[in-house]
Parts: sequence; structure tokens; C-alpha cells
Amino acid sequence: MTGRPRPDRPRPGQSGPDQHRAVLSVGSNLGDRLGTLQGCVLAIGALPETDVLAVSPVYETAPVGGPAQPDYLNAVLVAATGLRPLGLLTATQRIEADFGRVRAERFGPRTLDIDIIGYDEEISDDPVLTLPHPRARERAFVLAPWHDVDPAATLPGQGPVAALLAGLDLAGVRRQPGMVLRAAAP
Ligand code: A4P
Ligand code: MG
Repeated sequence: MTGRPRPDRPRPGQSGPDQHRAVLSVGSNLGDRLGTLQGCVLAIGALPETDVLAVSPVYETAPVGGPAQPDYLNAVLVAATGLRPLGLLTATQRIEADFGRVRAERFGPRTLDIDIIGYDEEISDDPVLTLPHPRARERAFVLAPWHDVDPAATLPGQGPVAALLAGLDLAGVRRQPGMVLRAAAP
């Protein structure tokens, strides 16, 4: 059974009335960082009603906040999803747990962190899911890869990503051309 259209699942680039655009930031600074991020991207693409539309280059980044800890690998992905925001949060937290995430201390080292940076144009100050992500605007490790993958992006309520990025110190973020994440399994 190949090539049969699946009307219940819009293909990448398509959007229907029940499809929403989510921007996700992924980061890892413990274990096989690149392998974890690749597995994470594939797991997100395997969620119900969800397609990964674009994956950014990988950056190695100095840790922001928290205790002394190893450098992170960070990337951003853009997805089309039929999941509602809280459903997407629950699903991404399950993926974090599947990759061995232990919540020991805030901003501490982790095998995998998935943050929902934006969901359509939604704005919410709910602490369970704050949209857009409350610290995205000040984080080069989020905005640099997001800008790579979508130069015209805007952070809802905050302005163009390009303008926000221009005001940040980029010293701690280094693009890694030798590290590439695939949006889907070959
Ligand atoms: N939560 C609220 N809004 C959101 C959202 N938009 N996306 C809540 C995801 N979660 C959201 O998160 C704590 C709670 O935030 C969740 O229960 C959820 O309901 P957590 O993942 O359990 O804990 P955390 O990640 O330690 O805390 P927090 O506040 O999410 O930290 P951040 O902002 O994720 O920062 N430095 C570099 N270079 N690279 C990094 O990736 N990441 C962090 C974590 C710090 N420093 C870093 C990096
Ligand atoms: Mg987090």
C-alpha cells in the first residue's frame, strides 16, 4: 500500500483548518547529544497528526543559567500539528522522559529539553504553558537556529526574530555544519 492519499493527515507544507504551526526548541547537554536530538525530531514527527516541516542547523551553545554544566547542542524545528497546545506539551514531556530526562534542578543539565516556543499566534501567561515561551526573546540559542530556518519569523507580541536576534550577544552560540538533523527517517 504505497502512495495512497491520507486525507486525515495533511502533508508537510499543507495546512488545514485543524492544523496549527508550532515552533519547538530542543536541547541536550548530557550523553549522546546529537543522537538524542535526532531521535527527538523523529519522535515529534511520529506524534499523531504531526509533521515536522523544517529542522534548523545544530548549534553548540554555552549554558545559560543554572549550575556549571556542559555545553548544549540546540536546534529549532517547525511542525504542523493537529494537537492542541496542552496535548502537544504532554506529548513532548513524554518524549523527554523517554530519552531519560530527570527533573533534578531548574536550568540543570538534561539529556533532552523540548520547549514550545510558539503555537500559531497564541499568547498566554498560564504557567503550565506560557506562550510564546517567556525566555525565548532573550535566548540566542533559540533565536539563531529559528532565524536560520525561518528568516521572516516573528515572536508573537514581541516582534521579528531578526530584530530580537540583532540585539543579542552571539558569542556563546556556534553553528556546527558537521552536525545535521534529518526531519524524517530515510
Ligand atoms: N512551561 C511553561 N511554558 C512552557 C513552554 N512554552 N514550553 C512549563 C515548555 N514548558 C513550558 O519546565 C518547567 C515547566 O515549564 C514545565 O512543567 C511546563 O509546564 P521543565 O522542562 O520541567 O524545567 P526546566 O526546563 O529546567 O525549566 P524551564 O523554566 O523550562 O527552563 P528553560 O527555559 O527550558 O531553560 N542553555 C543553553 N545553552 N541551552 C539550553 O537549551 N536550556 C535551559 C532550560 C537553560 N539553559 C540552557 C538551555
Ligand atoms: Mg524546559
